[in-house]
Amino acid sequence: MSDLIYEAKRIRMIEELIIERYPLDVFQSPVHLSIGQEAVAVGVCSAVNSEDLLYATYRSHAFYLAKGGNLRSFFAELMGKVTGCCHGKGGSMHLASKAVGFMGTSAIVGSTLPVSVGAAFALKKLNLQSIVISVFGDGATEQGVFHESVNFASLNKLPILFVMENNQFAVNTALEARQSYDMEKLIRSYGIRYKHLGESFNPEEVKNAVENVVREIRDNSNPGFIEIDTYRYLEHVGILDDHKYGHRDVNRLEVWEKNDLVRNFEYDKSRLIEIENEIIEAYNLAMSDPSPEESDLYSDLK
Ligand SMILES: Cc1ncc(C[n+]2csc(CCOP(=O)(O)OP(=O)(O)O)c2C)c(N)n1
Repeated sequence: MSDLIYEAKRIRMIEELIIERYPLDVFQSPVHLSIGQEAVAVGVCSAVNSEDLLYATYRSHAFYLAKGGNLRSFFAELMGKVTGCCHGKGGSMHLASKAVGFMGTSAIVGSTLPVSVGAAFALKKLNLQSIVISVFGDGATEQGVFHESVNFASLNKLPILFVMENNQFAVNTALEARQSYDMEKLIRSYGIRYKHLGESFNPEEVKNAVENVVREIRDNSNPGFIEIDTYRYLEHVGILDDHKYGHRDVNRLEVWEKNDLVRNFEYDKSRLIEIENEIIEAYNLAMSDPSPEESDLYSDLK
């Protein structure tokens, strides 16, 4: 097993620290956690280069971290501190770190899709070798702009990988109650190569599958689409378990936890302690960082 499982575990430990400290009111931001889904972000990000440009959603702590985003700036952003990756003005739902190709996230479902397609269009026009990775949830495919975006990407043969992170739910509504279309047929009807990766617990497996699609995109300058099944352990937004409310089947959680590699892997204890120390140090540094001044209010507006 490679380092990827440690990267996934690191991300889970970071979100677990958020859960632990959230009641202290240190974070100036709602949080959409992705505990349970880490293999997707780690697998996808390890299959692309740092020059490749990734766009994602409000549920993107894992993608920011897996793409190499700075940890202190991450905590600082959630705390509204001036050292945050967006100077404390974006919060958890609007992370960005252009230095590592993490281009941006948004609270509006589906809204980074057309932006990411525009970036892929620019890369092609400028004859650059990088590709774009556009990450979104199953719910985003119900937005009109999703269809406009994949259509435009296909017509223009853009170097873009669409990653559908399918956790089966949009807030509290299950996929079966929301969608009448067959995703594979739909995407193939746009002339886009489609791959469905079933429930994915292992970042290594995700990496291998994504690498194959990425190779095709680079060789042929054609879009690719990968759907990856996963499961979110906690409520849509916040730090609590919502299975007791009845809209999600607790058996599903139990099966997922049983197979959860991040949970069940036998880690080297000393490596985990190193990771824990790194996380605590970054958190403490962010805590001691200053908040923005009133005079910062109108900076960063363009
Ligand atoms: C345009 C728009 N419509 C509705 C919402 C409210 N909303 C926030 S998250 C969400 C569900 C999205 O589900 P999905 O795309 O599957 O992502 P997930 O939260 O599961 O990661 C909805 C409907 C919104 N933020 N933006």
